[in-house]
Amino acid sequence: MKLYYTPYTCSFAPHIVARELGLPLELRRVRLGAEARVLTDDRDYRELSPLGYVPLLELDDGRLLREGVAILRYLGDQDPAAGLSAPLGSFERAEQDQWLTYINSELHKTFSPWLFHPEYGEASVRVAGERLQPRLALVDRHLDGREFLGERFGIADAYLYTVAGWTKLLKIDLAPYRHLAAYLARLDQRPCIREALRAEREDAKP
Ligand SMILES: N[C@@H](CCC(=O)N[C@@H](CS)C(=O)NCC(=O)O)C(=O)O
Repeated sequence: MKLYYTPYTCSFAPHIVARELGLPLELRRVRLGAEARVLTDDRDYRELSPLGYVPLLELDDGRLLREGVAILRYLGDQDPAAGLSAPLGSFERAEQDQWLTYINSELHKTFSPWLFHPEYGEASVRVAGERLQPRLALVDRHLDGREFLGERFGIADAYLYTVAGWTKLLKIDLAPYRHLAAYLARLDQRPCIREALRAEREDAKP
C-alpha cells in the first residue's frame, strides 16, 4: 500500500495506524498547493486526488481511497484482533465513529483556514480560533480520567493526536485543557508515533 502524505498534516493519522498494525506502507510525499505534486516522481497529484488534498491510500491493486476517516477505518479493519477499530455492530464502534466525525468536522476543518488557507484572511482566522475553544473543551472534559478516547488506543486517537497537535504549531495555549495536554504528552511517547514521526523526517531529507 502507498500512503500519499504531507508532513505535519492530517495524513499523519493513517500513518500512525499503519505502523501500530505493522502494515506494509510506502510513503509518497506530496507538496500541497494549487500545483500539488507527488515529490517522489514529480507527478501531478491532482490526477490522483482531484481536490489536491492528503491523505490518499493506494492499494497494491491500484485502487484509491480518499478521505482520512475512511482510510483510518479501512486500515483499522485490516486487523480486527488488534482492536484499533472497534468491532462491527458494537456501541463502541458507534462511539468511535462519533469521535472520528467530530474530529473531522468540528476540529480538523476548524483548523484549516489557519494552516492551509491563509487566503481566507484574518477574520476567518479569528472566528476559527473562537470556534475551536468550546470544541477543545468538550474533548478535554471527556479525557478527564481517561487514557484514550475509548477503552484502548484506537483509530480516533491517532486522528485526535494529529489534529490537536496542531495547537503546538499554532502556539495555542493548552493550559485550560490540561487533560488534553496530558493525553498529547502521553501519546508523544508512544513508540509507533515516534517511529512514524522519525520516518516522515527521514523521508523529508534531501
Ligand atoms: N476531507 C478531507 C480533507 C483533508 C484535508 O483537509 N487535508 C489537508 C491537510 S490536513 C490538505 O491536504 N489541504 C490542502 C488543501 O486544502 O489544498 C479528509 O478529511 O481527508
